[in-house]
Amino acid sequence: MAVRADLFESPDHYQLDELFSEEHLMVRSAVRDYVKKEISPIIEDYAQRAEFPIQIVKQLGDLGVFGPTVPSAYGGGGLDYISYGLMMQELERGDSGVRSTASVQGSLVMFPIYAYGNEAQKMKYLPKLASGEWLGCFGLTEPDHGSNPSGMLTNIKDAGDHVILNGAKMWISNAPFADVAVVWAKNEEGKIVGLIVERGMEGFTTPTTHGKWSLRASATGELVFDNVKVPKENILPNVIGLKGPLGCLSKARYGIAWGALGAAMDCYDTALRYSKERIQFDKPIGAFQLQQKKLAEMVTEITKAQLMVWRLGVLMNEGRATPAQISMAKRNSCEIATNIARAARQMLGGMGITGEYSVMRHMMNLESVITYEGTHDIHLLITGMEITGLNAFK
Ligand code: TGC
Ligand code: FAD
Repeated sequence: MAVRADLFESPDHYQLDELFSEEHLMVRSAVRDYVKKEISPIIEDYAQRAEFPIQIVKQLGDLGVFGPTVPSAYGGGGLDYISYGLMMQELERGDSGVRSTASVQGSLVMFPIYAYGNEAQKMKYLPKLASGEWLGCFGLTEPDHGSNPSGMLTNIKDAGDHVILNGAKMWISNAPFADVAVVWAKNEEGKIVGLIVERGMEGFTTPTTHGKWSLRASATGELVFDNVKVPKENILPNVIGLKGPLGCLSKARYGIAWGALGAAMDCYDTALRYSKERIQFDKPIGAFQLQQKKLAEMVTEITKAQLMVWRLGVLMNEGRATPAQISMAKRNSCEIATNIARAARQMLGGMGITGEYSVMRHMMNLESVITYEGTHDIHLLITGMEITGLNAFK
């Protein structure tokens, strides 16, 4: 299939590049170059075939996007949260599924092992995950417990030097290819604990989820545990309760706030370029007021979101960002990206529905991005709870 050359340039309407350090700009440029060279030429084809380009796992490890904020002693990048955000922006500019792979590996698998694991667990898993030698996944959602993970049924029972794990997780990114899974389950007291489950443990299977119209280049699957014997040394010792998985989600949602903005930028850039090239009624369509309105609104929303995620990154670096601030940014970026992708697709007319351009793929991907890591409604209610002090969930 013919795919357009990737000529992407990021919009910078408010001279925001001045807010970034030289290191930030180098990180952004390295990831952008990688996406142009290795992702853009292949991703549409993988998405059309609903196939995960497994070779990117090692490439992403070499690029350093797995666990960029984890200390280098464990194979991480030792970078700050702005660098992490820019990496996610550039990856999702290419495809949300590629960013998903990195979000899950870094924020949902490496982070819990780093933050809640013991030294032996960190040394065993983190370097191999950082390099892309191993791929990880994160099992929280269950068939009957999505927005409300505290109701989970997956459970462990004590059996001496190991526990017996039973239950099922669904909608799990990376599951079909994962070497390890960070799984959240209830112990016999009904308290949520985290375990590291390895592929090959008897009774552990990862069936693939088929038929998705979104994130088609990302592998999604189930985690099924049928009396799996998990050694006690695989239990994460330093956290108990829902705050364990939610703490990981804070890191990943932060990455999505930047990532979805990357998808929005790509749609805007594509629509802007197209509006100058496509002639109708003897004029470029960009000369018509209706199309200019769409473009002007897109760049305004992108600029507002850029300011929001940059400020959030500064608060993350200072250890001051609250879960509600992260929710607001995740929600805002997903909303503006979804709207921009839809408007850009219309601006491309019939060409907008083809894989020759990236916009329809982004538009469909963003339906997952606005749903996972907490739905649009859930993030609104988290903000509502923060500002009113009243809990709409209970
Ligand atoms: P609640 O009683 O509010 O909280 C339980 C405990 O957790 C603490 N907490 C947090 N801690 C760290 N970070 C956060 N963001 C936190 N939010 C809450 C809280 O302080 C409390 O601590 P403690 O010490 O008192 O026990 O819990 P709740 O049961 O009422 O639920 C609240 C709710 C609905 C907001 C939460 O459950 C939620 O966020 N639901 C959405 C579920 C979700 O986001 N699932 C994501 C699954 S993973 C995924 O989608 C990966 S996609 C990856 C990809 O491909 O990119
Ligand atoms: P539900 O919780 O059933 O929600 C259905 C609708 O009800 C939504 O509109 C929701 O907003 C609304 N709703 C629910 N509760 C309320 C309320 N209190 N007030 C108002 N409205 C409400 N999970 C993982 O654990 N790991 C992963 O790697 C992972 N990857 C994913 C990849 C993809 C492609 C997708 C689509 C999902 C993934 N998920 C993953 C699961 C994802 O986090 C859940 O789909 C999401 O949290 C929503 O849960 P649900 O689908 O069960 O929807």
